Amino acid sequence: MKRRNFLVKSSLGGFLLLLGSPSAAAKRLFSRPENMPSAPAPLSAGTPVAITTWNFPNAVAAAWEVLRDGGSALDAVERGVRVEEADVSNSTVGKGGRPDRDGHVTLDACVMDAQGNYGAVMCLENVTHAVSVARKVMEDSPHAILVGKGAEEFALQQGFPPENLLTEESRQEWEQWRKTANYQPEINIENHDTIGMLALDSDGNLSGACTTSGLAYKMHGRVGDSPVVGAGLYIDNEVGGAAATGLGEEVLKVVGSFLVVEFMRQGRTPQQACEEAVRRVIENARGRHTDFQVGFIALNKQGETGAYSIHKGFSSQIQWGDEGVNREAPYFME
Ligand code: SD4
Repeated sequence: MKRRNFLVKSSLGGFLLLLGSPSAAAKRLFSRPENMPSAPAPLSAGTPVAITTWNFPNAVAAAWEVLRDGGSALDAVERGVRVEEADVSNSTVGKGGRPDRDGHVTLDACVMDAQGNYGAVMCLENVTHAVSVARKVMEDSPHAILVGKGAEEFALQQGFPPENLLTEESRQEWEQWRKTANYQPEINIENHDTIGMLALDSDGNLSGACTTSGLAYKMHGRVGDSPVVGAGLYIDNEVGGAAATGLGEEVLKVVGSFLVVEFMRQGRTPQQACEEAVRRVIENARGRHTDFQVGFIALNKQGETGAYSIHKGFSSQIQWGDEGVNREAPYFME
């Protein structure tokens, strides 16, 4: 996967905001970039489909196997994102995820189903499959969210095996970071493999999952957007679903995934909805958007998909048959 730094050192945003009133600047900011590829073609109605953030062919292929066999969208997204949670070479999800600045690997995950049910774990330690714990919270607890020690105790009671999630490689990188980084969390591309997945099954139902170890070397206890309903993930089975990636603090402030779904409810395509939501993030950042990445993916009830990000480099992986495709997402600026 091509890696580039999330920290885009440009003062363009601040410059544009100096040009005039915020609304005039916003109009200039939001003209459609010329480099934007056309939106993906709609799929035929009733075709199951799975889409993820970034380049995760194995994850969507695993989800597809569930969908192909007539399984539910919820089973598909859980099966799909578990592939990345178990993959120690993915350093921002599950086992092998980068630790916080004190050396703890803490995971955030959530699921949302076609009935509007939601479950999440935040700051979970010592359990690889945070997404499955989130599903257990949704289905087998009276609550929607469990955090920290409570989430871990629940997971162990449910039979999840305790595991050390800090791989030797991640530990060595963290040791290196401690020598050089002045205890500052990293907001860069190395944090960019969070997986948000949306699926439409053969019954026409939508579900989604999102799982991450969050920002590398974050403060202990930090929770991003990924496990927060409406921010990192949102599903409305009447309309569509959306998931986010990038700097969670900025996604949270605009309740980004809920916003994407609401734009689709108002009649926008998934592509247009992602673009509008990214614009909202940019507007809300008041010139700071040059310094961070945020991207959204979306899937509507008809199986149409969309993806858009602030900066170049984001992609989505889509699978609606035995073949998967990775599409570079259009973006607002380099
Ligand atoms: C977070 N949104 O914890 C996540 C990070 C991410 O790809 O998406 N990385 O803020």
